[in-house]
Amino acid sequence: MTDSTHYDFVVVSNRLPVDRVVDPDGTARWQRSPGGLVTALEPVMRASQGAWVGWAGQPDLELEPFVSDDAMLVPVPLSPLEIEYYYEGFSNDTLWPLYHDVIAPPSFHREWWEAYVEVNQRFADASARVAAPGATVWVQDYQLQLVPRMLREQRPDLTIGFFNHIPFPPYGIYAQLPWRKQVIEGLLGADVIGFQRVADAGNFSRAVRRLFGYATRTPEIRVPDGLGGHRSVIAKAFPISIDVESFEEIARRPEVQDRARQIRADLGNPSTIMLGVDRLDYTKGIRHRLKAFGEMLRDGTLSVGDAVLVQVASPSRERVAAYMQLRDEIELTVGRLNGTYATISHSAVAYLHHGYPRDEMVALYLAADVMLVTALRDGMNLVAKEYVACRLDEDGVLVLSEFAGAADELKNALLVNPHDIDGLKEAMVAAVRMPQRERTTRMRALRRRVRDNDVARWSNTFLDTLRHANHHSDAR
Ligand code: GDG
Repeated sequence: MTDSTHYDFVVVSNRLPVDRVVDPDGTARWQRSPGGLVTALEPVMRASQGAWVGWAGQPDLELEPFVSDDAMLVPVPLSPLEIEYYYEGFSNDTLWPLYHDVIAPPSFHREWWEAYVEVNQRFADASARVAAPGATVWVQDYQLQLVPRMLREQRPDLTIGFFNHIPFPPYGIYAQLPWRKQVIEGLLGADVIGFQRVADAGNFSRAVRRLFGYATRTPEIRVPDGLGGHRSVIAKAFPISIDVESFEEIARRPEVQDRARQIRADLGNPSTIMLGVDRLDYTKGIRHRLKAFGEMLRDGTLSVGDAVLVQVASPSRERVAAYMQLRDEIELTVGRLNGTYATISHSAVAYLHHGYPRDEMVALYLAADVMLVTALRDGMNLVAKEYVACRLDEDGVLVLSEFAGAADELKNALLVNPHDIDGLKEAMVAAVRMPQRERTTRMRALRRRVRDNDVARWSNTFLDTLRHANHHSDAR
């Protein structure tokens, strides 16, 4: 920290890492949100006494920067219309479906784009104000793709990183975006652009070549600086992970293990508990999973009482039409499955449309014999890694979509194409019937992988690359 208002390390993300909670007596306070990013950056934040720039999660909150834990939090206000246009609109109804292979049709609206530009500028301005000379600024995710360039224009002294948590689509899809050039120009303001998968970094570099013709030599992109020289931008994969130790610590607690046993007993002690944990999102393949499970009940491969599917679908983006429709479809399907196959004493699907505390999630992971991650497209999917991290008993089977970033690392899972319902059913049967020895061998290998690449390694690797990146122009 250079002085009390300027910081050597600044993180910029759409949301601040805290939620505003109001106690029963009416007093409001800030509570740290339990996300992985917060955990990942906590040690870096503490070491550098950094600042975090982001939206506080409620409309029209004009707040002064405040200290929370070891970081200075710098709130960026958003009006209700900006939340609708920039966040629910352009971020979640244009970019999100476009970047996830148009699983749902993206909407393109010019007013949404204008709000996106305006809000990105506000984030860039707020970051420029708090960054010390020569500071490192790390911008997070698809809501803020224009910030790197906006920031560089004001503050060429900064070292700027960007990490994209979601996929970057192939050019044929990306090219649909009416503002495809502006978004890439925005990102190229960074010194290092991080992606989840090697394929995402490749898609990005190809889009740069197609749209701008810049020379690329993996992982480097040479961006002309307008003075006859160029800047080097690194576009590379840095697969994100989880805080393995904190999950292991929870999984070791006797009360959490008791809770896992209780969950099994409450479900009527079935021989197989299958589990899905997702935000209720059309990218997660929840419908495909339900379809496969329903057909297995119909075919008699599984029977109610002997097997149950627990589906936690945590509420998400409830004001976006595609999400309302998805919720209706899923709830109709669950209702049909339970109507057809459940008995008075046993459900086919235990469907839970709530968020749960982390301890309860870990108890569910411990209770689950088979974890179903059937995303149609997913940047990484942390749930897959959390399940593996919790299985200190080296048991349990992970069924994992090859379209989730995690599939690049977790090769010892049962990899599936969720569009292939028969293939998915076969994998689910194989999971249910897998002999103990094979389960242990696979889980051991998976655990090694997740432990070797935990979230601290992710942030350290990214920040090391950023430190070494050459962001100076060189005249030729
Ligand atoms: C994006 C990318 C990428 C869910 N329900 C509850 C709960 N969760 C937690 C999970 C997990 C996290 O939320 C979800 O992370 P995912 O990675 O599965 O998915 P996205 O939210 O779509 O995240 C994704 C990620 O960014 C990181 O880069 O992996 O691909 O889409 O940690 O455990 N946690 C609690 N209660 C719930 O009900 N406590």
